[in-house]
Amino acid sequence: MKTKNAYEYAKELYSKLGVDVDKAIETVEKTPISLHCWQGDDVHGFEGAGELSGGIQATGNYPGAARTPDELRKDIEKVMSYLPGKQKVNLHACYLETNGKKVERNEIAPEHFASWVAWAKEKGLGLDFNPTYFSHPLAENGTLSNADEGARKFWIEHGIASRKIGEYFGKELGQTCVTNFWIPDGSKDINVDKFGPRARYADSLDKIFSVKIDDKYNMDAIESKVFGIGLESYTVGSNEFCMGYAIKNGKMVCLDAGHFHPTEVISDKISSVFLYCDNLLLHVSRPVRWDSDHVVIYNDELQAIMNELVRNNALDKTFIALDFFDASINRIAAWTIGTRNAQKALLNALLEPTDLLKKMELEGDFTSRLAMLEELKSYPFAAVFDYLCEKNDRPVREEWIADVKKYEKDVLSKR
Ligand code: RNT
Ligand code: ZN
Repeated sequence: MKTKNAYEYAKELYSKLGVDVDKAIETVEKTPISLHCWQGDDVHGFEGAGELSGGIQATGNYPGAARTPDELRKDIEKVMSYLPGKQKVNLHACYLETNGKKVERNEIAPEHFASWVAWAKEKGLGLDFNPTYFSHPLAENGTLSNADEGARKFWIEHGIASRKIGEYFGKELGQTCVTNFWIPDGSKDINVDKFGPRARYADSLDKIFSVKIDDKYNMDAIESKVFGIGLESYTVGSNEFCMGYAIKNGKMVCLDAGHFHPTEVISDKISSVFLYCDNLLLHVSRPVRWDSDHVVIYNDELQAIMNELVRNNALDKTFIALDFFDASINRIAAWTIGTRNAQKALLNALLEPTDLLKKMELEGDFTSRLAMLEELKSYPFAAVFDYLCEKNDRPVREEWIADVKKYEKDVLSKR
């Protein structure tokens, strides 16, 4: 093995600190990361939708976006060929397949996702799901908080239909599907009645969740947000709304790294969530000045998120999903960069001698704690990651870039 010497040296160093390196590797291998299908086509989907709405935006026009479900699946397969460990695939309702037939959002059904399921079965993947509450004419004045009862009913039906698709995924694939509710509802300017829309949103969720589905097959999450483009002054599904609803109703919150004020971080929220919730969904993303959904890079916050999951013993209770959509670079590369970074940060977190650090902290030895945390930053975790990639028969370090370039030349550039 080409990575062996460096790996053995790294293992020796970590072992001296009492870290079980093999166990860390094994944990990364079995921790699924849910790949968001929407990085492949700039959140476009297959409904023949026009412009992306809901206050989110994919900027850039790099060639090669997937135009069909088959292209998207091929692209995801390409990405997975560069990733060690386990993946799930995260679908949005607007990625349905209808053979050209117009199917309204409140009429979507398992049959429209049968090809995704057949593919997931073949690849041994789990699937996650998201109702699509944007890029639709009926979403213009809000969705689940809409004051118009007809529109609200339509979106409630969409939510119920989505959870049934989640249940179908869970049953067919033997892995729990997480169905995540995010609605863009809010307003550009100051809302006089901030209570009414939130009360309607809560009531809509109650109606959607009143349809009982076994947790074994499908679990639900609600994702909060601070603002969206054109929706700057008021967001119905704020953090307080979602936390309150989730705790009261035994649902999961979804913490998206881009959905808070610029200096507010989700890593600090994880320990509080687990005091009151059994499970957590993460949307690992990267905000740059706003909720820009940049490709996830290996930065302090990514590391802090993974450290929190490991330090709180929360990996088994957390669903890790990614959420970014960069249309300005090769999309396969974007997915690969972000996912490999999430896995690297997870591995590094697992290689931390947490008990040793906690002991220093409890004893009040903050000098040693800071010194050790800083020394650990230059420990050779990358050698362990290289080894993990090679062990999984996946490219080591930048080896994958040349292959992406070839795929771009042979496949993407012809689209
Ligand atoms: C939007 C939310 C949401 C979406 C996806 C496409 O701000 O982050 O999760 O990105 O549903
Ligand atoms: Zn998100």
